[in-house]
Amino acid sequence: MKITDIHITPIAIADPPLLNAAGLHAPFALRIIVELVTDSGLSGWGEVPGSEGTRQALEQFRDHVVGKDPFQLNAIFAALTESATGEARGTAPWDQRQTVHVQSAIEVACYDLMGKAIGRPVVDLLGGKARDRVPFAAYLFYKYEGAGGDFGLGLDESATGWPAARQQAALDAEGIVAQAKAMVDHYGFKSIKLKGGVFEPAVEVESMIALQEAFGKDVPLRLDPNALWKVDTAIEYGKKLEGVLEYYEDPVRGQENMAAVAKAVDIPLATNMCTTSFADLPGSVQWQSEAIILSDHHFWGGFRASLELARFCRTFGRGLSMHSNSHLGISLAAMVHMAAAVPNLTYDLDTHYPWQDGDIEIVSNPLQFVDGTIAVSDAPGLGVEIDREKLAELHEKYIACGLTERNDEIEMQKVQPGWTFQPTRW
Ligand code: GKR
Ligand code: MG
Repeated sequence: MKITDIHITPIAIADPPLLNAAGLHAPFALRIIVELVTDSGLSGWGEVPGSEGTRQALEQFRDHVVGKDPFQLNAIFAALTESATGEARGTAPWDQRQTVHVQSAIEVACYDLMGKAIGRPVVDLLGGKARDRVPFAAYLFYKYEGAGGDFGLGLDESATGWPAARQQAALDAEGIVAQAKAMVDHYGFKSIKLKGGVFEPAVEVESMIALQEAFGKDVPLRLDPNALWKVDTAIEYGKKLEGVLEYYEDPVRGQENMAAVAKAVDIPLATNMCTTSFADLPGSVQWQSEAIILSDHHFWGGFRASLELARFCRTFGRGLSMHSNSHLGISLAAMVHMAAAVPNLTYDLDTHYPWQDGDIEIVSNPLQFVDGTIAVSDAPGLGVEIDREKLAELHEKYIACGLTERNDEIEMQKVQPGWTFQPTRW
């Protein structure tokens, strides 16, 4: 089997006005969909966060992919090593490196092809199922009213339940508890995460305490200020969150600062910001910067790298879960296969999917949440079927929206003129 072509399609997907440490989500999020076509008539699919830089990097990688056998991953990636690029993840909550995203998009699409070629699900190529269902957590956001503007989710006055809550504002503890109840009722999630770094720490701590009062002590809770707090602040408020949080996600920036908070506060620390690459692992061991690593095949460079990370976690006593960004069903399917294959997955996974779930999906057989979990597909490859018309429609939206990079600061300035992102705010 040989790869004969690669199609790289940037798309824009409807996204509600969610607040975070970097500002505000635009009415659409950007993704790139990669299709590898083979001489045997198969298509393999990958999905990664969208940016013009990543699109160009994928284009430049075309010649390393076309003509190759998708089973020969070492040959495909021989020219692509993270160390050769010296890229940094940046200070934003999301990872801005291109090389790892290129690797992830191509590798996932190759696994989809391998699975389709031999008639086995991707999970079987990663060692087989360690679990039949993968558990996810509710992912809450402070947000303004709205649900993705004119780009797909619109405002539906007749909506009820979660579709109604998805468009409502949530700007305080009461709003967050209402959002949590609607999301948990709809999807059955058993753990809850709040995206912090938006308001003064005291406000966010109040939301977490309100969530515990509403859901009880048995529902695991997490708060993620995306590294915006100073060490002293994180310790002061961390102490108020002892007995409330299951884990404290990236309260501060950098491994050394995380280690200082970890020593002072009796809550496990988790990260998708300070330990995000293999080059960071020696520092993780030296500093003991976190107890839990939130893996992500999009920025660790694919499935094989994620399995290597899982081995590190097992060896060095780290818990393991998964991070997410706004995404569609190809990424969700990849996350489910990946998570199903990792024996030491110790926490319910993040997913932004409820914020996108609905009529914007390019997968015509989307995965369904039951009791907060998704069943691992037995269909060949990733098990997703792509609706090509929808894909073309979302590409048109990408062109129409004119955005080529995620920039939450510019979006925030539209509602709060003069607002600027500060890597450390409180
Ligand atoms: O979607 O606004 C967001 C999040 O802040 C996201 O970009 C982060 O990468 O979810 C992420 C996280 O856990 O840090
Ligand atoms: Mg995080």
